[in-house]
Amino acid sequence: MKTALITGITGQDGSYLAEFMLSRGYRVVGMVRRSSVDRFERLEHFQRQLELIQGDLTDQTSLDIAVRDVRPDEIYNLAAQSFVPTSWNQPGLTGEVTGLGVTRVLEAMRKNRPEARFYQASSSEMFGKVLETPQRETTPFYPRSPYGAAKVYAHWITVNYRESYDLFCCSGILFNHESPRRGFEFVSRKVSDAVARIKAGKLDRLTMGNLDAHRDWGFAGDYVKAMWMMLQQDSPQDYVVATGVSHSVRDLLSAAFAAADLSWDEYVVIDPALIRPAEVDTLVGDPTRAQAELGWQPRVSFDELMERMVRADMARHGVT
Ligand code: NAP
Ligand code: F7E
Repeated sequence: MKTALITGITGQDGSYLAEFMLSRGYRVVGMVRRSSVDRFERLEHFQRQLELIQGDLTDQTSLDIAVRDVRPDEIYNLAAQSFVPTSWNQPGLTGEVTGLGVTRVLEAMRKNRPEARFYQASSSEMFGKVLETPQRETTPFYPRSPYGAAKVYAHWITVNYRESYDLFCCSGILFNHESPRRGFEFVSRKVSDAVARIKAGKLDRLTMGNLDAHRDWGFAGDYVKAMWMMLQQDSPQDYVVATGVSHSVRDLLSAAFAAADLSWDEYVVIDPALIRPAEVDTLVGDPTRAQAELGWQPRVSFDELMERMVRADMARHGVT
C-alpha cells in the first residue's frame, strides 16, 4: 500500500484529493495546522479513513517530523494562503506560507525522504498580466498580487529542487477550479451561496467587484485527478490544467442566477471596495500537454458546475 502525505487537506482540493487517493487504495495522511477549534467540515464524511497529523508550513521542525515519521511515497503540497485579496493585507504571511513554505516542505523531503514524489500546487495567477494567450507551460510569468508573486517563487524553487537534487518534483499550473466545497470568499461560491440565500428570503442584494474579469473555471474534482496523474509519469514535468474556455464574472452571475430562475441584474450592486489594487483581467489555459501526456480531460462544463454549486447551496439553505 502506497502512502500519500497531503498538506492543506482541510481545504477544497485537499478534501477531493484525499477521497480520490483513498479510492486508489492509498494510505492517506493529512497535515493540519493547530487550531483552537476543529475545522474538518470538508473531511467529516470520510475522516475515519484518514490519519491526521499536526504541522505548519511556517515551521521546519514540524515538516521534518511529518516526512520522517509518515515516510510518504507521494507528497502533495496544497497548503497555502490562497485568497488573492488577503495577500495585499498580509503580504508577509503570504510570502512565508505560499512561497517559503514550499522550500520548507522540499527541504523536509530532501533530508528525510528523497525517494518520494512531490506535487506543488502552482497557479494560473502566476501568468497575471498575461504575455501570451492561451497560457501554456512555456508562457512567461507576470504576477499581479503578492499571492501570485509567492506562487512564482514556489514554482521556481520546485523546478530548482528537481534540477539541483534530481528529486521527482512536479508543478501543476492549475487554473481556477470550484465546487460546492469552495471557500465562501471566492467568487463562484460567494455567488452560489447568495443565490440560495436570495431564494430562501435571507438576502436581497449582492455586492460584487469587477464583473469584466475573465477566468477559465473548471471543477475541482476533475483537477485533483491531474495532480495524481502527474506523479505517476516516468519523469517529472510541469503541466497546465485548464478547460481552455474562459468566461466573465458577468457570465458566472448569469449562469448561477439562471440555475435558480432569477435575473442577476435585479440583485447585484458594485462595491468599489471589492475592486483589487491590480487585477488579472483574462485567463485561459492551454491544457494540450496534460491531455496528450497524462490523458487528462475535464468532465464538468461551466454551466453544469455553477448549477451544481447553486443546487448544493439551495439544499443547505433548505430551498428547492
Ligand atoms: P484552500 O481551500 O484555501 O485550502 C488551503 C489549505 O491550506 C487549507 O487546508 C489551510 O488550512 C491550509 N493552510 C493554510 N496555511 C497553512 C499553514 N501555514 N500551514 C499548513 N497549512 C496551511 O485552497 P484550495 O482551493 O484547496 O487550493 C489548494 C492549493 O492549490 C493552494 O495552494 C492554492 O493556492 C492552489 N491553487 C488553487 C486553485 C483553485 O482555483 N482552487 C488554483 C490554482 C492553485 P486551514 O483549513 O487550517 O485554513
Ligand atoms: O476571483 C472577480 C475578481 O477570488 C475571481 C484562487 O483559488 O484562483 C483563485 O483566485 C475573479 C477576480 O479567484 C468579486 O476580481 C468580482 O477577477 O474567485 P476569485 P482568483 O482571484 O482568480 C487562482 C487560480 C488561485 O490560485 C487562487 O488561489 O472574480 N470578482 N467580484 C470577485 N472575486 C471575489 N472573490 N469576490 C467578489 O465579490
